[in-house]
Amino acid sequence: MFTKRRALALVAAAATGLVVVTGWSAGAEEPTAAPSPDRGLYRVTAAKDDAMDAASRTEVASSGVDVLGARDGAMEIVAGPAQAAALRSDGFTLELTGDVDELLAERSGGPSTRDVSAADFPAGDESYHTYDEMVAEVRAAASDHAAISALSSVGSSYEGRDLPVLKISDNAATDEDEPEVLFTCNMHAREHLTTEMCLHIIQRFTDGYGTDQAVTGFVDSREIFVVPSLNPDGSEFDISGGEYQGWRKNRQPNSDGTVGTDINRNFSYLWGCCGGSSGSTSAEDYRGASAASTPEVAALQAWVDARQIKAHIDFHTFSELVLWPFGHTYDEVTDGMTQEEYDHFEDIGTQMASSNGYTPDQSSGLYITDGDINDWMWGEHKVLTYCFEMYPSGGGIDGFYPPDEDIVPQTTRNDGAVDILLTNAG
Ligand code: 0X9
Ligand code: CA
Ligand code: CA
Ligand code: CA
Ligand code: ZN
Repeated sequence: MFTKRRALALVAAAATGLVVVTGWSAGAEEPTAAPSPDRGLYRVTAAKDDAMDAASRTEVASSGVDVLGARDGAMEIVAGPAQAAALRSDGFTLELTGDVDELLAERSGGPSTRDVSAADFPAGDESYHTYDEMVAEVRAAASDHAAISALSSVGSSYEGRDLPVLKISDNAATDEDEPEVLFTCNMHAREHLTTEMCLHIIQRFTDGYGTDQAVTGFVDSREIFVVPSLNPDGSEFDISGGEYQGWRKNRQPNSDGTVGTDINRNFSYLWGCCGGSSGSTSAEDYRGASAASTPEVAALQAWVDARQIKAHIDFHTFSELVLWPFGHTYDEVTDGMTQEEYDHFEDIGTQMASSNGYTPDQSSGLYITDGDINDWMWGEHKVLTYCFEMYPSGGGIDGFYPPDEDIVPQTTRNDGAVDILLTNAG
C-alpha cells in the first residue's frame, strides 16, 4: 500500500521517467543474480525524493519484518524474499547488505570454533552473563549487601525460569514511603547488553553505597527495583548451540506451531489498538493471542499493580535513543496525556539524552507500537517511563552483539541518565 505522499512521489518520478529503479514493479526480484537469502539483512530507505518519516517506519515495522534499528533516513531490517519483494512493491528502496545466518555464524566464531554444549556466550564474549550467571550475580549482590537489598521474584517465564527482582534501599526489608523506581532489561532476547545494564545498576548502587555520595543519597531516599531479564527463555535460546540466533520474542508456542510473542506488544493498555503490532504468529512483533497472554507480561503487570512505582526505564538495544510515551499515536496530547505531562516527559527525556549523547523523541517518532511496556506504565499507572535504545547508534544484526569490551563503557555511559531519573522520581 502506498501512503498518499509516497504515491505522489511515485507519480512525480514516473513523470520524469526515473521510475525504472529497483523494486518498483510488484514482486520484483533482486536486481542482482544472487537469490534472496531466507533471512536477508536489508537497509531500507524511502523512494527517491521521499523522506523516511515515522509513518514510513511504521509501515515497514507493521509489515511483519524484523526491525533491527531505525535512525534518521534508514531502517535496518531482516526480511524473507517475499517480505522484501512486498516492501519494494510498496515503494521502499531495499539494499541487501548480508545474509543474517551467515553473519551470525561468523559473529559466533564460525563453524570451526563452535561449541554446541556452550555454557556461556561464544568465545570472546564470555563477560556477558548467561541466565545462570545473572542469577548468581544478583544473589551475590543481595547477600554481600544484605542491609540495603532484598531479593524477590516478579514471577516465572513461560519455561519456568524465575524472574528475579532486586530491591536496593536503606531498610530494604521494610516497604517505606520513598519514591519507587524500576529498571527493566532484556525483554527482547538478543538485546544482551541491556542485561549488563541492569547488572551494572545493581553493582553501582550496592558497591557504591557509603562511599559514593550520590549513590548513597539515592539508596537512602528511594526504593530502587531492578529486573535484569524479562525474557530469560528467549535470551538462553539466543545463545544456545554456541551460536547467536538473532532471536527477539519469548519462547511460548503459538497454536499453529510457530514460537514466540513479542513481549513489547503484549501489554494490556490499548493492546493491538493502532496498527503497531502484528496478529500474525510468525511476525517478530506478534502481539500474542490476548493482552498479557505471555507469562512474563502477566507477571510484571501484576507485580507493578501491587506497587507504587513512580519512574521507570526499560532498556533495549539499539539506536541510542531516549523515548517516551505514547507509542500508539503520533499525537503528543491525547486521552491520558495532557500537554503539561507531555512537556514533562520531553523535559526529563531531553535532559537524560544530553547526559548520554542519545537522541530524544516521543516513541511513536520512531514508529507506532501498541501494547508496549511504556504505554502501559504511563497509561495504567502514570509512571514517568522511558525506553532507552542503547549502543550502538546503527548497524545490522551485529548491532545486537557488540564485543564484551563494550559492556563497561556503554553501561557506565548511562549513569548520569539513571541519576536524572532517580532525582525526578521524587
Ligand atoms: O520495537 C520495540 O519494541 C522497541 N525497539 S526494539 O528495536 N528494541 O525492538 C521500541 C519500542 C518503543 N516504542 C515505540 N517505538 N513506539
Ligand atoms: Ca559469561
Ligand atoms: Ca528505604
Ligand atoms: Ca514503598
Ligand atoms: Zn528491544
